[in-house]
Amino acid sequence: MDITRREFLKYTAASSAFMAIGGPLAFAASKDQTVDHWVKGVCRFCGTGCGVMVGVKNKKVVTVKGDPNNHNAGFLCLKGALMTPIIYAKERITEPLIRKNGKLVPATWDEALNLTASKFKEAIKKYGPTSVAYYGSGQALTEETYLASKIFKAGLKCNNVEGNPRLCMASAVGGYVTTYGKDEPCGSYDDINAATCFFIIGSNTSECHPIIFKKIAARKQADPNVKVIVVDPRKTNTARIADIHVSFKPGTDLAILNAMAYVIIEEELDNYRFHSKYVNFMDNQKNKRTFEDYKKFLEDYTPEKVEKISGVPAETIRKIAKIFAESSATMSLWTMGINQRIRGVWANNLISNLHLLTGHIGKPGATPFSLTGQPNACGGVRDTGGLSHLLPAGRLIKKREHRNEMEELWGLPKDSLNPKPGYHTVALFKALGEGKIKALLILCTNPAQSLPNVNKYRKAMARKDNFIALIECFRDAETVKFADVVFPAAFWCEREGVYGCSERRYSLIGKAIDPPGKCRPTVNILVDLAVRMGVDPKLVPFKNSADVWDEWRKVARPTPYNFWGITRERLRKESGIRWPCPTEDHPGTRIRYVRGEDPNIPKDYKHKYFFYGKPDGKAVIWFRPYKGPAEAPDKDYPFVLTTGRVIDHWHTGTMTMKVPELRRSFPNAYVEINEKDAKKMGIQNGDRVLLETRRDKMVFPARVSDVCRPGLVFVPWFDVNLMINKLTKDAFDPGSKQPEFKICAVRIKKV
Ligand code: MGD
Ligand code: MGD
Ligand code: SF4
Repeated sequence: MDITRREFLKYTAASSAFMAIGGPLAFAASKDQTVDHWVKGVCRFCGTGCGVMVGVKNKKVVTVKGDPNNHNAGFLCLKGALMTPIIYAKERITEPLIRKNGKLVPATWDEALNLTASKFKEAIKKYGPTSVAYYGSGQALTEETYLASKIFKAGLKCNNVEGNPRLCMASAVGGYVTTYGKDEPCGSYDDINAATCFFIIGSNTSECHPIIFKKIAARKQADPNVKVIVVDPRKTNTARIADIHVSFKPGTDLAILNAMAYVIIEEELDNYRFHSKYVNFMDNQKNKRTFEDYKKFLEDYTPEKVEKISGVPAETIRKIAKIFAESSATMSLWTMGINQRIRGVWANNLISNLHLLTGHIGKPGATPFSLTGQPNACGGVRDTGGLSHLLPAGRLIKKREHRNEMEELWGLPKDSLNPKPGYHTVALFKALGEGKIKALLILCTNPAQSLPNVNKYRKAMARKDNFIALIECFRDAETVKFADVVFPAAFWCEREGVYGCSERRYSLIGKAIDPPGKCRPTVNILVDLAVRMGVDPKLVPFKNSADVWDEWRKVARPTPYNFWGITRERLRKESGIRWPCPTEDHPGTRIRYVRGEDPNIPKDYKHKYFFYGKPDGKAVIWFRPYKGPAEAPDKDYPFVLTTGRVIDHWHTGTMTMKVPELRRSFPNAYVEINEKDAKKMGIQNGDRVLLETRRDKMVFPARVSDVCRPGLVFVPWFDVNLMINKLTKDAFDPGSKQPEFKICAVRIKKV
């Protein structure tokens, strides 16, 4: 469908209504725009990673449409298509700023860079390299994250390299690594076209990955036998296309997943030939166990027992387990409802357990598939190793052979990299509050609004004795208030670089226009800063992001991430390529771990499947017990508060709030309350409701509906004026260190 601007605006106005009935919202923008030329790129927003074409006229971006040659086949959702006003927002920062007498004032590049470099050098000299840190983003370019991580780990010998994917994907990474030995999904978006059952758990795909949701809805429309099961305590827009929506007490889905495994075995729907050959069974203490032991472990999770824990009728659990197992190809999709939990890694393992038990893996349509949130959490942070325990391409800081390999690749003396992992995100901001971190560089993220229990960490950022440098685009981002220096960054299509989306697809964002004022590409800012901080210039010999890309290809080449064949030239011509991709004539990989599909497996390998991340080539079915949330409701705080997203806003709102059509559809945050609870408490739509947790309290307007189940309230977190993270809890998963944004206890009162 091609639409004109006028039709497009009409469509925009209808977006909320459309979403309310769970409709897939997607369109291709007008082709009759008059532009001087189109530049190929990737959408700035979600991990779906839609390809875009940026229309340029008189050196300005005038429109954006979908790239017909990328996986999205020319379709975009509203956020993707409405980028233009963000680029030209009046809040753009166009010159470096330095805080003087409490106020940010314009400065030259030399002043801002020299001041920052001197603060980092001073901290390292006085307190050692662990007194400085970098906090980055799954929205920065791959080249930016690779470079920042290299500067800190190789140049400064500091492993305090973190980023917002810790708040987002860390549990998925933990799940993949513990089950398969390697991060990143086995399957790809191609599986959507072949799946006959979609098991969507803890993902509001319709609002958060709209183009993937469109593909799922189209698949279901094409074949009425296709089943959609949605497991979410809220009846979201995603749930509205489901054959079965399973609502449950938040946090109890670990028990539900184990109960599904119990039913699958009880009904003899497991694939014994598959799991006896390709799977190890392991208990929580990492001891090898047998299938019989697993059956015994699952006896605590009969559907009847789990009904008592979760509130889901035993019959419903039996039904969804059977559909999952009996379908010819089941695809699971999940996001933050699973990851943002104190047992997020276990929840990830339990989803994979179901696939490994039934053999729904490695066949078209059959795959566990974690949906990545940010546009470059996979390609940028996960793949290049932009976290405190990682080195590039799945290598680990703790492993001496991995460090030695990187030392050789980076031209460093043997055993010179710091062997101790740095702080994870919550620990890093805690250390900042304790005065242990003296200088912090933040890139492309807004922690003053996005961290859990944020009052605590705002206080940490506000300490007078630390130094915060921020690379940002917009002066109204909340973290600007805490910065001592702000570097103005070239935004999105104002510089070139690569994003890697959920399906291991790397696509290039072409440079369409020059950045405004004195803004510079982040790669150049980082190189300049590194040299002034005293990093050996030989470590950062990069003039632009293409140079960084070539080094990164070399670094990944000896590993299963090998994407040597994804050259810059190829990226310029093609609309995204999926790694592994070892040679320039390789088409990219749609399915991993399967002979004949995955180039990491020799063609003459003796078996069909090879989980090469594990020493014996076998994946793991883990015995993971049910464990509830860190803060369950009680008599003082009887409701569960969950937080999340709405279709038209991105995270802290610094971008989408600048688009009139998006701002209008959700001008402010609200609290979503179940109609039965509202009736009991005399609350009506629009009433002011006080939410109070053990950390803070705040008043929100009420939205009464059937979306939340009774006992649960939901608040979206995009609104800087109603900052729900002042109320959320900073408990985190002991394995992945990902915070439990999805559950805390709250009391509510009409005011
Ligand atoms: P959320 O709204 O955070 O979105 O994408 P999603 O995870 O799909 O939460 C998903 C669901 O988890 C909610 O519907 C909630 O009811 C459910 N949930 C709450 N508690 C539980 C529980 O105990 N168990 C289960 N199974 N589910 C539970 C997030 C993704 O979206 C991310 S991570 C990013 S970074 C992107 N951000 C983003 C955005 O800001 N706006 C829009 N429009 N799209 C986005 N896409 C990406
Ligand atoms: P964003 O709004 O995406 O949120 O949290 P953040 O990353 O803090 O912040 C991006 C920042 O980068 C903005 O300030 C933007 O203006 C700036 N920016 C945009 N483009 C550029 C650029 O090209 N260069 C530079 N230098 N800056 C740029 C996200 C985080 O939030 C995530 S990923 C998750 S999954 C968590 N989800 C979550 C939740 O579900 N509930 C609650 N309550 N809190 C959450 N916080 C987490
Ligand atoms: Fe952009 Fe995600 Fe929408 Fe695609 S689905 S256009 S990547 S926001």
